[in-house]
Amino acid sequence: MSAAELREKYPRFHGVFAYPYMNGTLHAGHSFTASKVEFTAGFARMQGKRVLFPLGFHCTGMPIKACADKLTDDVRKFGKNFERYHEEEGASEQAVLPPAPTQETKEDITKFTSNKAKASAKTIKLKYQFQIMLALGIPKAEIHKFADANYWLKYFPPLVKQDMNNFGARIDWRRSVVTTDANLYYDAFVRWQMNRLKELDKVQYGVRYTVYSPKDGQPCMDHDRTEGEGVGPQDYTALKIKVKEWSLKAAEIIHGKIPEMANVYFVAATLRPETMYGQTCCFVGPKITYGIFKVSEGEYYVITKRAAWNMAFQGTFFKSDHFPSKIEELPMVAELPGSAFVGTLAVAPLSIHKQGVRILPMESVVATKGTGVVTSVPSDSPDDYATVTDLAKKAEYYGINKEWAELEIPPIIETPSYGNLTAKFLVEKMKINSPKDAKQLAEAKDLAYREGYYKGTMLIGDFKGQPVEAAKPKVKEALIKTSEAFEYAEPNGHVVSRSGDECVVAYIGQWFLNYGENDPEWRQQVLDHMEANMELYASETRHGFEKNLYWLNRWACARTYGLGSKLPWDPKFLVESLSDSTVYMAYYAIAHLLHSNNFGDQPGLLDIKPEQMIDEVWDYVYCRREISDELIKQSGITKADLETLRREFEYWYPLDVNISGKDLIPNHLTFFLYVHTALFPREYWPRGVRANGHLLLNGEKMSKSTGNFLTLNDAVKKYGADACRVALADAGDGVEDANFEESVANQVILRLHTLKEWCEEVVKDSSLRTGPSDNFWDQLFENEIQSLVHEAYQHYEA
Ligand code: ANZ
Repeated sequence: MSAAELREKYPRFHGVFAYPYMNGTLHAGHSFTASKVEFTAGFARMQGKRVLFPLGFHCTGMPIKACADKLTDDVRKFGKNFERYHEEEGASEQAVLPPAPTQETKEDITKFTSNKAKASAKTIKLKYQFQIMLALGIPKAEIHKFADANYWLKYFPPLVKQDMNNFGARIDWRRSVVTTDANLYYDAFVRWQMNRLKELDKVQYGVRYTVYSPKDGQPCMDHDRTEGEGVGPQDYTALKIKVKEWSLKAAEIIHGKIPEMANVYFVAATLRPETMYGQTCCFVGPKITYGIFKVSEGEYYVITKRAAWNMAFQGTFFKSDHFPSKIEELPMVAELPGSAFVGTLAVAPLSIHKQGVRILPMESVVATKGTGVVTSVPSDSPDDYATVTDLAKKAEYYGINKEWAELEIPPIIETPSYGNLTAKFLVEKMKINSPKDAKQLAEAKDLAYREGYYKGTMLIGDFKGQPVEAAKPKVKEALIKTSEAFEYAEPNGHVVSRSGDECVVAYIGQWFLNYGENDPEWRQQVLDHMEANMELYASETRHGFEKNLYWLNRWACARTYGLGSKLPWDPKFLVESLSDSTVYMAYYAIAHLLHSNNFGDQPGLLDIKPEQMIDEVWDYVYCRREISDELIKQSGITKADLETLRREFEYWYPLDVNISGKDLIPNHLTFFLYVHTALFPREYWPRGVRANGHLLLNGEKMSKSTGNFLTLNDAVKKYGADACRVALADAGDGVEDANFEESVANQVILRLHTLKEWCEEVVKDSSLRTGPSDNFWDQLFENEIQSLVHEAYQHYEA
């Protein structure tokens, strides 16, 4: 019988929810997602289907390892039982804190701040990892064991299993697995995927700008962050403005620190290289501290330390195989306040003012953006126009020569709406009187930039007459070619890694999955499949996918720090956590045949060893690819066993539904579709995705820091499984936020209790009814019940 015939004869349902990350137990949010599979699975069973509802345990990535490493430090510092620790201010061991954080909340247990009692909620920042573990309810004497990352993998899965069982979930635990090379079968499965994706050219190597953690020594993607989700690199043109004559103050401070013959540059970060012809001065923040950094014997840069730290990972000061680990390694030769530079004369590339422009003060320079050095183009930048006007007006107050701020402002760009001095036009039209009018200036800046970019024409320079849109990259390229500028990038916002490190942007070689616009055929294939063959339950989910498929690009898929499976062809890298979990649903189908416990150290039904699972075996099982006798021999697996594996898979695949929080649409769920279409024959591509809204608790956001938080274990203990199930079923079905109401759970207990009592009483009372049950009232009752069943059925189906 073919697999299709078998499915016809014995209909089946296969549903999963995104496997949880094992740095804690499950909270009500997980339970909500799980309940969707649970109820669908229950309904499928009642329809007479065979049901597969498995659950694995995700352990790949940084967080577990980062916490374990912190504990190692704590043990070293305070002893195995932390006996050398003496309470410090602001950190209390006694604090009663809520339970473990988990993947879906994206909170970090290294940032655990809370007190359970809502009324007395006060923020206690726990400083050490061992304190956080205590707060999770782990006995002090046990905590040191968590310094071994593998211990987490042993500790949390059984708790999760127990919680789910207490909740009454119909999970087939024979299919469970922990990810990473802690289970060598799963490890072989990940290697197979990566090898095949590479052969298909879906995995590539390239050098690019990536948000990066210097401390971890590797890229820091969304899931590795505690702050700055969605923040990417922002590219600037870094313009080198060469010092011609120092201000007196600066000359004094740097005397003897820089060789006479060396060139020093103020490096300004700009998004508008095409306007450089119109530079009339260059701004520094008078109160900002700048460093002078040595690039080579003859070249020094004036920038903020923060910018230098970013440049350190972009080839300016160090080679990519020698990245620094501490900011002290930066080659800084002097440190000065911005005010000291005021009056310095410097030569700005392309500027019409060939004799040089002055360094002038600007209060609104942001210390944490760009290099802290801002070149001034008053023709096209409203901020700059407002500032030079103000400087000229109050030259004395600022301690500058008036004429420094009064250099001619040449027209650079012609625009249809604002003429050829856009900034002057807008500042005057909007009646902006001072550089402090931040809100209006921001508005003017936006208008100026858009008008210039989309409608502007160059009035000057080599690209005179060309649209700005076309000229911009050409001017940039020309400046870089003549070494008057270089590319610079930094995170487009504040990013903190899970290890607590402030991230930078690095220019590094890395392995990436070639999602998105660089492989348009692949993307189209996913889109077509989604539109034509998938049940997505809500139009928001469809739009979410469409938007993301359009937007998502290459994804760095390898790391050096954390837990995981090694990249087969470059074993210094580990497969990143969202990239080793794209097709694991296919693994569940055969997991019990391979092994009988999470770690795969006990054989499964077929007595196959992990090393026998060579790539061609996975191909045979999953991809309808045949396997030669020679390879069968090499694997040592019998033909009959191979067929068993394949049949099991072909019965359960394709997956009916993958359910998760909507926050996974932009990553996990999209990757899940991409990789399925790349690796599997079309008939095994997924059939459904359901995305949930976030679960509120009693109408408010769940949060450990306010105490409005519930674990699955807490909920089941408090209300019992049945009441929890009803309250979750009642919480909501759509993509909008759902709500778990404890009052509903409470009411349900009461109602279930009353119902049970009533049933028992009625059954006990033999006087209520006698004789055959086919009179009119019986039929009426039967009919009523049937129509309720019918109605319920329709709701389940919907
Ligand atoms: C020259 C120029 C000409 C600029 C022009 C703008 C308009 P956003 O879009 O906000 O990133 N800038 C750079 N670093 C700065 C800092 N630390 N504090 C304040 N301003 C800073 O803005 C980028 C622009 O803001 C940069 O482009 C720079 O001014 C300024 F017609 O350079 B521009």
